Amino acid sequence: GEYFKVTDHATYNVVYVDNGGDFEGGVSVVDGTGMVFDPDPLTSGTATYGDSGFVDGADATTPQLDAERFAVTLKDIEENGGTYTLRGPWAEVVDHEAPFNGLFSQASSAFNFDRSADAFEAVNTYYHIDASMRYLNVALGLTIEPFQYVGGVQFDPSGLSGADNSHYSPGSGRLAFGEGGVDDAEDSDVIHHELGHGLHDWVTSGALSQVNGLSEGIGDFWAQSYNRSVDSWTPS
Ligand SMILES: [Ca+2]
Ligand SMILES: [Ca+2]
Ligand SMILES: [Ca+2]
Ligand SMILES: [Ca+2]
Ligand SMILES: [Zn+2]
Repeated sequence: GEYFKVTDHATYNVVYVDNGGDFEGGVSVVDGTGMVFDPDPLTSGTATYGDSGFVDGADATTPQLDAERFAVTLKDIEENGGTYTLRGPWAEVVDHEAPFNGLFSQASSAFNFDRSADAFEAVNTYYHIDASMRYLNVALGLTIEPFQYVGGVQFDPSGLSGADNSHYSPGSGRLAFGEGGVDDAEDSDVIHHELGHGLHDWVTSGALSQVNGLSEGIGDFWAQSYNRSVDSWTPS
C-alpha cells in the first residue's frame, strides 16, 4: 500500500494514514530551506526602480538583487523517495496554467535560487503564502482556508500565459502569477494581494464581493499589513 498525507487544519497536525497494504515507499514532511525576497528587493534595499542593479533586465539577476535575498525555512514540505516538493499544509505549488514549467521538485531540500530561475518564484510564493496562512490560522487561531479543496493554498508561480497580471480564481480557489515585466511572484505585495482575494472568498464562504472594489481593497490591505509587520512601512 501507499502512505498518503492527510492534513488536519483544525488541529494543525499532519498525520499519515496507511491503507493497510505493504509498504512501498513513504511520504514524509520535512523542513527545507530557500532564498526569498522579503517583502521585495526595492523595499528591503531601500532602492528605487532604475537604481544600479535594481532593474528587471528580462529576468536577469544582479549582485544588488542577489543581496536582497534572505535565507528562510520552508516549513513542512514533502519528501517522497528522496524527491522534495513544495507541498505543505498551508501552500502547494501546482501548474494549471501556461506556461507549464512543472512543480520544481528536486533531489535536495535546499531550494536556493536567484530570480533568473523559474523555481525562485515557486519558493518565494510558497514561503509567503505559508507564513500568511500560519499567521491567520495558527497564531491568530482563525479558520480561513480554501473550501474548494483539501490542503494548502494552491498556486501556480508562472501562469496567465506569461501576461503581466495575476489572479485568484474563485471557482478553483487557486492563485496564479504572470511573468510579464518583473515576475509577479517575485513580489510579496502581489502574492499577498492575490491571497487577499482568496481570504475574502474563503472567509465569506464563496460570497466574495467586488462591489466598489471591496475585494481589491482587501488584497491591498493584506499586502500593506504585511509590509507594516516587517517594519517596512512608516506611518506618515
Ligand atoms: Ca504554470
Ligand atoms: Ca524570476
Ligand atoms: Ca518577467
Ligand atoms: Ca509583472
Ligand atoms: Zn486584485
